Amino acid sequence: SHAFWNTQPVTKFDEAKGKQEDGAIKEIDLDRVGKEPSQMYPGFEWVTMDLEDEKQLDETYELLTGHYVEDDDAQFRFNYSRSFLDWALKSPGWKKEWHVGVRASASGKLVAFISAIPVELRVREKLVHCSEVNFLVVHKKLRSKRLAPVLIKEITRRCYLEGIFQAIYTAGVLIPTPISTCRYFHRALDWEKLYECKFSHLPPGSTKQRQVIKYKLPERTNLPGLRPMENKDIDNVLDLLKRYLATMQLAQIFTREEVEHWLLPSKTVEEQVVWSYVVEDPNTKKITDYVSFYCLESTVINHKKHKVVRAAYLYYYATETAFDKDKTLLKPKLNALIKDALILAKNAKFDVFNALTLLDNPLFLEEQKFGAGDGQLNFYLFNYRTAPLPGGLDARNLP
Ligand code: YNC
Ligand code: MG
Repeated sequence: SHAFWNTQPVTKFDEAKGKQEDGAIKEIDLDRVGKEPSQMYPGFEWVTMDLEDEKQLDETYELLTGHYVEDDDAQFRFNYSRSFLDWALKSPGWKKEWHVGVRASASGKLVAFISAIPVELRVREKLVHCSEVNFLVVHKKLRSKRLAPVLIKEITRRCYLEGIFQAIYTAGVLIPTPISTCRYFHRALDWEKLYECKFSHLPPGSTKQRQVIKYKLPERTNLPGLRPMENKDIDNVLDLLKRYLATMQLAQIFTREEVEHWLLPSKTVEEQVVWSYVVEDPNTKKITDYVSFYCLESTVINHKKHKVVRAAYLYYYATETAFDKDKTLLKPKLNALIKDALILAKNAKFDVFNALTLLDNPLFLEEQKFGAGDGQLNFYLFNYRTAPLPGGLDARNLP
């Protein structure tokens, strides 16, 4: 099996068990990289999408909304908003050539898509110039025709042409070979709605009323000095986040421009994508903590009453407490920070708050009443060999 992936410069399943020397798997000779896209299947053609054109952003949105990732029982499907796609696909350094589509020649209809954006990663001690590949989708009627490998090879070619020879990507499916695997955890904010959508279930021996009470949150946040992040906070957030992410084995290296793009809520956007908060110490005026989440709705497939579940996904956070000599303070501080994030998300009308088992998340998941979901997220590197990174708490390089 894995007729395609076995031909690619990725770690094989059995190699991952042995000793790994960090570095590229294959040197890429630019002279041997094709200057034109490979031949597309008859009746279809390659297109470079212009996502600055509202109409083409719309087409990409419609394709993803109808055909992107579903859960195993086909009850929910990710519904990335147009604003989200605009944010995720036009980050600093983005290239139009990395927004690749396939159209049916006769109708012009968009039937497949794949994208990449540039990112700078640190994998343990080493910096790796990467692309981050995302939003791979093939129309449901064109599945299992080996179109996905053709799209992956085309985005690879376009990355190579820009001098990028490594990539990072995540997927629910298991292919050769994850560098890390995280589990999704969910914290109900509107338990009753989640129950009606069959997202949440009634635990044996409990009642609806008890579940609602279990997940009830106060209306106001608790941390003194907590407020929305503003333009003037960019440098302080960058500094705090840089130091915090330095304690992890795998992290993105952020520039100031990237912090502004990814973390500062845009004032001009139609639908808000990211929510960001800082804690400013009332005495010293220093930014001591940071927390953020983003909005990603899921379509509830074939439901009479509910169209979407509005999910907040925990995004980046950082706290000075992580650098204290006294590590016992980290757990209570993170719990306080995340509890306030839950309250803010609830007040912003989210139905559920999701988090993965990465960063220091295992320190608060249980106490903040997150439950393990059945979804897993595998992290992959393309053309880069490194020993697997343990998930969850162990992912920290504890000093
Ligand atoms: C997947 N998600 O294993 P083998 S995540 C990677 N990521 O190959 P066919 C995948 N590979 O095993 P279908 C994959 N899903 O035989 C399938 N594959 O070697 C592999 N779903 O192709 C699969 N979006 O065309 C197999 O399958 C081969 O028609 C089979 O198409 C797949 O965005 C897909 O889940 C996923 O739209 C497009 O099912 C389709 O089923 C679909 O016969 C719903 O393909 C949406 C969905 C995926 C979300 C994502 C990350 C993608 C990463 C791609 C890899 C990037 C590598 C780095 C390139 C840059 C390099 C540089 C520099
Ligand atoms: Mg196919």
